[in-house]
Amino acid sequence: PPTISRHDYQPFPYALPEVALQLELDAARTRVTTRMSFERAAGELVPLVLNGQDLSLESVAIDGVPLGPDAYELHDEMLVLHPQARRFTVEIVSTCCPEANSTLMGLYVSGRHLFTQCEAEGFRRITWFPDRPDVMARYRVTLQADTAHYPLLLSNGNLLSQRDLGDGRHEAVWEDPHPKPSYLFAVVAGDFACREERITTRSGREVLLQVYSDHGAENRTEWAMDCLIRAIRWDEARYDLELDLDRFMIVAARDFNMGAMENKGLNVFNSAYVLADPATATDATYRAIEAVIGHEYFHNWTGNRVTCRDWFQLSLKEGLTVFRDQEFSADMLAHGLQGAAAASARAVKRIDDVSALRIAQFPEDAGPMAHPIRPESYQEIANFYTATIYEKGAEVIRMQQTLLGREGFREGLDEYFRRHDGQAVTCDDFIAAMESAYIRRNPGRDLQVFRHWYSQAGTPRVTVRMQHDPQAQTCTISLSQSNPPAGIELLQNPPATKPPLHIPVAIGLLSPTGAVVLPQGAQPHPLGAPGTLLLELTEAEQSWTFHGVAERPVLSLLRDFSAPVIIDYARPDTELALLARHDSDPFARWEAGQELARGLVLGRVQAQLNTAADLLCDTWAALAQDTALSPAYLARVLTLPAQRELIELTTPMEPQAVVQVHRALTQELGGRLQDHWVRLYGAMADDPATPYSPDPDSAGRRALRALALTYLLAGGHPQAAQWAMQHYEAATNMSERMGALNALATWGPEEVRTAAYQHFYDMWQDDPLVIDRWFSVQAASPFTGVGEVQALMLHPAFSLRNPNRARSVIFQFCMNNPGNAHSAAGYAFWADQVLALDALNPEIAARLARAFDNWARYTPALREPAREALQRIVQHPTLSRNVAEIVNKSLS
Ligand code: DPP
Ligand code: ZN
Repeated sequence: PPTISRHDYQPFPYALPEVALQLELDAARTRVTTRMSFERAAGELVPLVLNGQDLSLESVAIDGVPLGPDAYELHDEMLVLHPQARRFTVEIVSTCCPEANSTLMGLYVSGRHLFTQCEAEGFRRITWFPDRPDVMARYRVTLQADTAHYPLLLSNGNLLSQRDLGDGRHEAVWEDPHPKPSYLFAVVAGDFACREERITTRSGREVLLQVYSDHGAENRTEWAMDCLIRAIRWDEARYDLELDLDRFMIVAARDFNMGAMENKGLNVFNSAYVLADPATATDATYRAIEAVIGHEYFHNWTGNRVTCRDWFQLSLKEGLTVFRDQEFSADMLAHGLQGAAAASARAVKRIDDVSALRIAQFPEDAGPMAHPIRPESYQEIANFYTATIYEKGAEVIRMQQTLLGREGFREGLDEYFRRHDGQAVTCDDFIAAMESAYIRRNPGRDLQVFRHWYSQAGTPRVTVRMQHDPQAQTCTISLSQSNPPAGIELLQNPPATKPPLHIPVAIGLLSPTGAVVLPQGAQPHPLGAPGTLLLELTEAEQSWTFHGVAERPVLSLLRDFSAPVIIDYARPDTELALLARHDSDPFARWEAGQELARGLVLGRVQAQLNTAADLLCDTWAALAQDTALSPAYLARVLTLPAQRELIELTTPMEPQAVVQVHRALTQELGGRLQDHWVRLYGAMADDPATPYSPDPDSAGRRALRALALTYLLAGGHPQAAQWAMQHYEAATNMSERMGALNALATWGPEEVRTAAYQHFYDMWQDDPLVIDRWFSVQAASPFTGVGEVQALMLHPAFSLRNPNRARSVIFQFCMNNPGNAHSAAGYAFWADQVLALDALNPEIAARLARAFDNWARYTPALREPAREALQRIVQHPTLSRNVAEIVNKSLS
């Protein structure tokens, strides 16, 4: 497949102010009439190239004159016209087949409804069009369909009219007043239940909010509506950004490739991120819904009002919008709290986000798909909806806030909207707006060095050295950075040169007893925990000397994870234990405990030493009794780093050994800290008289209780299996129920495990989202090998066509069951499933194709079977562009 390069960008030669679409909706064959008014302001008349995919062309006319077949060129995915005037109207009639569309891009069928998904390049599956984000047009959309089957016809913007067509069909006309790129177009047709609210925005406009779901699910959309209203209020309060529509709709779809889609005024959501009630959704689901509803809503400004010039700029909207949703979630967790309690509540969100970054993005940045947050090239843009674009992109935005301060960041964002509202722009435009605010606050400095974050792949490493002079009472901290070529940079000739980055490193100094030490004259950073100093590393190596530091300090490093880097700092474990107990920064405090555990696991895996866990046990025991810690925070503190995170840190990668050591250490902690687990298990029990609420305190208590149960099972407490079954049976909400089921799936005796699975299925068999949980928990269980996962796929409830279901079984096994997936049989299973999925849904197949990206670093016994599996995929005669790009990069 051809490679598309960022440097080849050319503006589209024609403006397209107006589009009128008419869709005669039908699941078997939908006819689309597209009328586009093109204009060329200056320059010669050049061919007009339109994109199209899987369409049948019926007719083309220019200014009302039908074109004969020799007046245009019809290619596989391109239609070329030869205009003869500066202004002209093109009218195209074509058809597409929603029912046969298993890609879930373009117009497709889900359940009994019709949905569209156009980002990134799905609109070309609906009609011939300049399907690129820098072509922004006003849309008028006429929808016609069978009235009984599709009583509701939705599109972007405002409903202009509705009428009965008299032949059993009806029509709705929508107009979107905001010019938009085609990727934000949406149509939904079907029969839905609707929850409505009217609210008044800050400037006093009344807006209608609607959440549509399948009939019967309307009692599960209350939380989604609540999240939407909170998101609207938050964006008004924090960024002065107001909803610019009279009507904002969310529709839940069962079959959806992604989490959700921010189509202007008509968001389409994976039902997993809309539907929640206490009986079917966990605390984590409630929070995930809040994050995704917020995310899509925030796109209305960061993405829709200001959009991307081309797809290389994807992080312009995604990194920024993930940062916004992270801040929204953190503010919701900290709501009503002050000071250290608020900081600790926000840290819980930060911990979860950083853990996710380390599990998904760090490995990506260390593998064959490594790319800068603004990629230089791609073959298939759908492959670049990555953890790097999203999560590392959000970190790069967060660093800008750290460097500018909250107010400065706000000034920069205001400037961005002042300059670019209504435009399709680049990451350079964003940083230029931020820089204007930075320069105002820091005369003589700029963000030139910072810009390299947009062009470099790889996770930088920052090496720390510290010297203390007791006589002079000085402490000198030296930081050096390195970021060797990664991924695609390795293939460049000449090799990529990578200048230093601008890295904000937030640190703190602790006395040997754990007290805050503030050096003479040092200015603490306003965004940080007490005593936080911000070191701005902009060169390969720099030093800072602090005065008035009498005793050798203990360094608290990378507070609040101030940059997406790896810190190298050799120090005794006793320092980590001290930080874990005393650091005033709750993120760094958690991190110190994790570092202690990482060292222990890696020492046991790599040196095959049975290093004693005494210090970890003592530290955890102290923390488990610290009543100042919130249950949610404590649950994170007492959790070992994830197996996936640890596997990535071994050289060569030793998945089996990590799983074994991780399990053995969990058992050891379960046994040695048994009294603490028993106490926490009892103390964290829900009061059965209190109705369920997903608030952070209740959710934290449930998380900590489930964790205690897991350790009790792992540690072999004689009553643990019985408690787990009671916990499962007595559960009054899905969070408790899943807490017990997960513990059983990971550690439970076989009879108890299987009894619980059976009971769960009998109870929830008619609820697809809950059955996804049932599949997931089994697919990720260490007791589920290749044979068992294949048996799960034979279950009548399994389907490869529904992405949630495919994810709940195949992805869970390949990605979250390392002890079983990392084997010759596991890789062979994976290759089979990549190929099977590729025939249906290339986007989903390409995601699965990335499960073993970093195979070249595996231990030799696993490297060969992984390569064989990859080669089998690559040699398949009909690979999609999506999968081909992934596997070719993986093998290169
Ligand atoms: N729907 C996806 C998201 O919101 C792509 N824009 O991130
Ligand atoms: Zn997004």
